[in-house]
Amino acid sequence: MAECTDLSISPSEAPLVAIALGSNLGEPLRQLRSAVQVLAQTAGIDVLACSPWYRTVPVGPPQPDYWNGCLIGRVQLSPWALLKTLQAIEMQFGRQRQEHWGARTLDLDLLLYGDRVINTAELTLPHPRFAERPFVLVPLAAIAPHWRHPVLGETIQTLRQRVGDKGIIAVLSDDVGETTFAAAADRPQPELP
Ligand code: A4P
Ligand code: MG
Repeated sequence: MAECTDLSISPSEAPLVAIALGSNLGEPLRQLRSAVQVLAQTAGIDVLACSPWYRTVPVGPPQPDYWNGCLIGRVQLSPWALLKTLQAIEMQFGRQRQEHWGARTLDLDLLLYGDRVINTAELTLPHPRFAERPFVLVPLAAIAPHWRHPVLGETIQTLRQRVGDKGIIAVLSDDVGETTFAAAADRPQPELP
C-alpha cells in the first residue's frame, strides 16, 4: 500500500484534521481531558482547538451515557499513521474492542483530514456516519462551523443544523459548569415489562 509509506509530511503542507473523542466507561471526563494532553504532546500533532464536552445519549446497545467532544489539529503524519497513533492512544487508555458500538474508555475517530477522501478497508475519510450524528456535529460545529464536508459539499454548521440536538443532554464549560438541555427529553424511554 503505497500511501502507508508516506509517514511524514513537511510542516508547510501540514493539513488540518478533525478528531472526535468519546468515552462512557471509567472516568470519562478525566480520560478525555488527558487524551487531549497526550495528543498535544505527540510528535507530529499540533492541537489548535478543543470543543466543550457534551453528555450524550448512547447510540447502539444499552450502555452508560457518553461524554463527547472534538478537536482540530495540524498534523505532520499521513492519514494512516495518524489512525495508528489514535488507536495506540485508545489502547493506552484501556480500550477493549468487544461489542460493535459498545461501551468504551476512549474512542478517537478521525473525522476529517483536510479535504482527503479515502475508502480503504482500514480507513474511511471523511468518517462514515458522522454527518448524521448530533454527538459529533454539535461539538465539531462549536470549533469548525465553516469547514466543508468534502463529499457532501456542505458546511459543518449546515449539517449540524440539519441533525438538531437530539440526544445531547448537557454541555460542560470550564467557566459556567454543566448546563442541561431541554432536548434531554429526547432520551428514549425504557420499555415497560
Ligand atoms: N476506521 C475506518 N475509518 C476510520 C476513521 N476515519 N476513524 C476503522 C477511525 N477508525 C476508522 O473502529 C472500527 C474500525 O474502523 C477500525 O478498525 C478502523 O480501522 P473501532 O474504533 O475499532 O470500533 P468502533 O468505534 O466501535 O466502530 P465504529 O464503527 O467507528 O463506531 P462509531 O461509529 O465510532 O460508534 N453514542 C454516543 N452518544 N456517543 C458516541 O461517541 N460512539 C459509538 C461508536 C456508538 N455510540 C455512541 C458513540
Ligand atoms: Mg471508533
